[in-house]
This record gives sequence, C-alpha cells and structure tokens, in this order.
Amino acid sequence: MPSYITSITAAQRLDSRGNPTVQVRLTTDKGTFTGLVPSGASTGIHEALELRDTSSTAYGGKGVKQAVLNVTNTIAPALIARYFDVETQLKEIDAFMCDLDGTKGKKKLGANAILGVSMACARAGAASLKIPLYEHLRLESGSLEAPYILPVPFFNVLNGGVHSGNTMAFQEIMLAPTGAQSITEAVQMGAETYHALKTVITKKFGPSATGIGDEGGFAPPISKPSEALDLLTEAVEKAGYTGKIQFAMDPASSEFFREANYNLGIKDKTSTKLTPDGLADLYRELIQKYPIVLLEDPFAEDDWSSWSGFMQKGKSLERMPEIVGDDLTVTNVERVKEAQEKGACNGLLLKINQIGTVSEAIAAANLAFSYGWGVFVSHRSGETTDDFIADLTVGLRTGHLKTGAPARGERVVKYNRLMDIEDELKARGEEVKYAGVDFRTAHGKVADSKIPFNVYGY
Ligand code: 2PG
Ligand code: MG
Repeated sequence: MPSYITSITAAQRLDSRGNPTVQVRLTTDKGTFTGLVPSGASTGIHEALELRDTSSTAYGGKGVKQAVLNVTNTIAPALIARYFDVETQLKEIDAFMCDLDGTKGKKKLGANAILGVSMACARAGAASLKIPLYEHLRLESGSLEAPYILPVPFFNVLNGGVHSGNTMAFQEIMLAPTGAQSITEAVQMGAETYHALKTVITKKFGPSATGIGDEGGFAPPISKPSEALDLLTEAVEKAGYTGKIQFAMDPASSEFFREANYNLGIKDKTSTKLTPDGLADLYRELIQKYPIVLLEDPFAEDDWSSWSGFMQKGKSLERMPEIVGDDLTVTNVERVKEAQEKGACNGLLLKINQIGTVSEAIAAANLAFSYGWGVFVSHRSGETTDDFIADLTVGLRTGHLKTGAPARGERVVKYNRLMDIEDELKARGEEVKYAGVDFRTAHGKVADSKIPFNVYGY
C-alpha cells in the first residue's frame, strides 16, 4: 500500500555544541517521523551548503531559521502536492528536492533543510514497509547480500584540532577494537579503555587535564601525535586489550594547511611547519611504530599530488593503513570519481550532511564500493541525538563507523542503537557478523583482486 506525506513541519533546535540545527517532522498515514541534522566544524570547502542566518545577530549568526522556513514554505507544499510514495520513492523524493533547489551545492534551500526531510522520509518508508530502517536502507542501496555486518566502532578518545582547546593540531585519535567478537564486546572494550585513558591522563597531567573536546574525547595538554599515541598505548595495555585494539587518526589536515605547507604548531602559535613530504614521512614513521589501521585526511582537500604520492609509496610499505578521504571527497560522487582517477585514497568517509540527501550518500558509497574502497560512516562534531547513521552503516554493510567517544548522549545513542540492532537480529535468529579485522572489506562487494592494497601488517 503506498504511503503519502500529509504534512511536514520544521523547527530550530540545538546541536551538541549548543548551536542551532534543523529538526524536521514528517507525517504520513503511518505516523510522524523525524530527522535531526548534524553539523561539522572542520568543514570541507567542497561540501554542500549548510544554510545559516549569517546576517542575524541571533546565536551569533548561526541560526537556521531560513533553512526551517525553506522546509515549511518551499519543500513541504511542493513535496506534498506530488504524492510521492515514501515506501518506494526515496530516490525520486531526494532528486525532486535537488531540482527544487536547482543549484549544485544546495545553495538555495540549504543541505541542512533538505537532509532533515530526506532522513524523515527514509524513516517513514521503513515504517510503511514495516521493516527496520537498516533493512530499508539496505534495499535502497540495491543490496540483498547477507549476513548483516555490525561495524567496528572507531572511538575518538583524544580530541585536538578545531574540536578542542589543547595545542594538538591533529584532530582525532581513535581506538578500533578490531579484536572483539561483537559490537557489544567492542563497546565494552572501548569504554573500559576510555576510562583507563582517563586514569593515565590524570596521573600524567593532573585531574584538570581530563576535560573533553567536541566529540567526547579527552583533550590533555599535548601537541605531538606521538604523545597521543603513547597515551593510547598505555591505556590499551592498562585495560588489558593490547593486540585487540588498534588505532586510527584523522589529522583533518586541511585545517593546518597554509601556503603549501602543514603547520603542526598552528594552535600554540609556534611555527612547526612541515612540507607535504615531511608530513608524509611523519605519517610513515607513526605507521611503522603504532598499530594504525586507518588514516583520514592526511593531506588537505585540494593537495591532490600529496595524496597520490602517499598512496603510490604505500604500495611498497610493509604496513599501510586504509587511506580515507573526508574533506577530499565530501560524500560526492564527482569528487569520489576524481579521487579514484588520481589514485588518491582507498576509503570514503560517508557523512550524509556533506551531500544533503540520503540517496546521494548511498550513491557515493556504492561508487566507492565499486572501486574496491572501504566506506567509513561518520557523525559530525556538532551532533544530535538522532541515531540514523547507526542504521545506515548496518544497511550498507560498511564494516566500520566513527561516532566519537564512548561517552556523551549524542555519541552513545549511535553505539547503543548498534547494540540494539545486534540484539534484535540475534533474537530474530538471523546470522550476524562483526566486521573485526576485515572491517574494510567486510562488505564483500568486490573481488579481492580489485581491492587497492590491504596491507596492515598486523
Ligand atoms: C571529521 C569530522 C567528524 P567535523 O573531520 O571527520 O569527526 O569533524 O564534523 O568537525 O567536520
Ligand atoms: Mg575528517
């Protein structure tokens, strides 16, 4: 039975940083469904536009009242009048909103306005089909593969960059419990290590150093990435998980790229400039020394030659992590294609608000899979209690996601939802697989021969 939209309302609500964001409520004959939109701080310049009321003084120019009005006055009447069936027409609904906007980067209506509606439509579709959201998203992606894959959760436990007030230029240092047997065990390992890390930090720097950054990770007074990785090594050992938890980093290097160089001293106002080659050497040193299985945005969003050169050299290295594009690829099929042509990376960070509709994000993931890349689902630093991305990662079988520390409501809501999904699938007697060490290729969408090197060396 088709299910039509009968009303769409929107409102300005707060995100986890205390900034306004868009909340959409969409009603069909099956109920009312919501979508709450996240927001980045280290935003890539090629992302779709997040519409803010910059000319108003309210919320320091960060209000989203215009985006809210765009939902209620423009998108709602146009969509309702078209009688789209939410069960089967998510792609058409998303394409219709893109046309209604009419610009390339959703500059007229705002990606934040459009995404809220898209998320709510996906939920309405799932409800109408009487299936869980992850199942609906799996069907939307055109995949019928089994079993369901529960992702390795990458916990961002040390925050730097624009996400914290310490002097570390690198934005995120993460724990990946690849040696767990289930998402539930992985969460336990992550949480126990997070607490062990707090103890390690307290001992080294005192209790005042245990304040946290935007994603719930600690932000002690350190600057060098090796200091961060040493802290993690100690915490993992203390928690008893050596060999079972590996590391990942998102330096978010576009943020400290200045005039063709990378300034690691950007936050303490010293000049610790590295050339792209110097930074590549630093990464290779760290990769040899620590169990780093994923490196995101090692170079700036348009520093293509550094990305390609790093990938080339990586082929002959004994250890090479997954190289993930975030600001580089912005969940946009055009940028993903370009990155593939240039051999720039072998992993895609998937952020639904970078592109602005659920269907376009799925298309970007499918394209990445077709190249043999990994797909790494991600939250934003400004989050909400919406848990949509937990279902997305299971539906797309991406095998890994990052959604912050194992702490703070807007982060744990996603991890908790993943544990709910695991329990639910088991209760239904379905086969469930935890991605574990195979997190990059767990999706099983390509032949091994197509996978652009997969050498962790661990
Ligand atoms: C990133 C993200 C999320 P932001 O760089 O990967 O961790 O940060 O949302 O600030 O862009
Ligand atoms: Mg990033």
